[in-house]
Amino acid sequence: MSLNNYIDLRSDTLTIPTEAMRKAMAAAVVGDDVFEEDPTINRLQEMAAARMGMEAGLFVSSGTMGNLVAMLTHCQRGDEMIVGDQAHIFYYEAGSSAAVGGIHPHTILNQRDGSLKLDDIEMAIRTDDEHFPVTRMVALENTHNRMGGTFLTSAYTKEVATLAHSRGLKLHIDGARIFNAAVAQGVEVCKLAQPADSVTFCLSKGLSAPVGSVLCGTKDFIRLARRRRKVIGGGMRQAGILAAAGIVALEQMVDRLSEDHTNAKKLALGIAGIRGLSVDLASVQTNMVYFNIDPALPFDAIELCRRALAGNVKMLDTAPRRIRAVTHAWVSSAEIDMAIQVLADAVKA
Ligand code: TLP
Repeated sequence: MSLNNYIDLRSDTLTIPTEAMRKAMAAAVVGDDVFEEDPTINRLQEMAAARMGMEAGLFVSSGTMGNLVAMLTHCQRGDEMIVGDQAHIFYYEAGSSAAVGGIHPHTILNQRDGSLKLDDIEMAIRTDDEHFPVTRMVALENTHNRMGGTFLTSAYTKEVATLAHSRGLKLHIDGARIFNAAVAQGVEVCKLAQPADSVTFCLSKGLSAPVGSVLCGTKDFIRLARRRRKVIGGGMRQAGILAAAGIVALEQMVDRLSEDHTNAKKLALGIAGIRGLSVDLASVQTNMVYFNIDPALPFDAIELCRRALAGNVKMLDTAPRRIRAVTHAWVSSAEIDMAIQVLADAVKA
């Protein structure tokens, strides 16, 4: 099912709410959530926490807000957090940790699978010296967007948590697409989230809800996080209208993510077969396909995206010769075949 007559592969954020979501939104029982009296939000938060294997949840407007509230809750101004140099938190959130929280990001190299080396984390932790900021937090990302939608395992997450906790640090997971990570590995999502102190996951990406993310953690953490959310203007009122769609997302949209993963693999193989384009097939583990344009070809990523658009396929240029395509509920297997053909023609044109 295409979006406005386009095969829109720019992001899974382009998904629109399903009919079941629209019905649930219209019928939602609501109240003032700043008074904690919105039954639909309360239900979503309980469901989310249960799925993540955590005590409590907090509905926030976006993944960016969930990550920021987590950073503001774990850290004080002048504190430091260890984060991958390709992490969404570092790369795509408008510098929010520093801009709003006075939190110093200490970047270390992201590995090709999206992980951070334990040794690199260990080396980045500051000693007790008045010259240094105080290290408070480590952030992981699962799945990892800029590394290709790669997933982290529960065993790896536990290792990072053990290291962080042994040094008195908190572990936060930007789990915008943590359900993709769980479905791809065939594990319960709580196995991926539970080792951490907090996790943000998004309802408005592959799960197709129109708005919202949930930050989860202990009851004490979420009590403090509510205050931080209020500081940045995120205390919403009858937002149960939005949460209602989130409940449908959790109930109906998780298992089907495997279809998006199958489509991404098919797209990656198709692209790999086009002369002049290359894909690291090992990184195609969930719903993202990043591919590169051979430097010998006389056009760049912007031009190839422009040509594809003429064939009604939308993709995102993420570097001069690199393009991202993301599969989701509004792109069918047949449309993946069409997109491959459009790309092949666009390269030849
Ligand atoms: N990512 C968006 C863009 O910002 C790049 C996308 O299209 O992929 N964490 C991760 C890993 C994300 O990929 C995103 C969104 C977020 C957080 C932020 O979520 P929102 O957009 O809800 O603030």
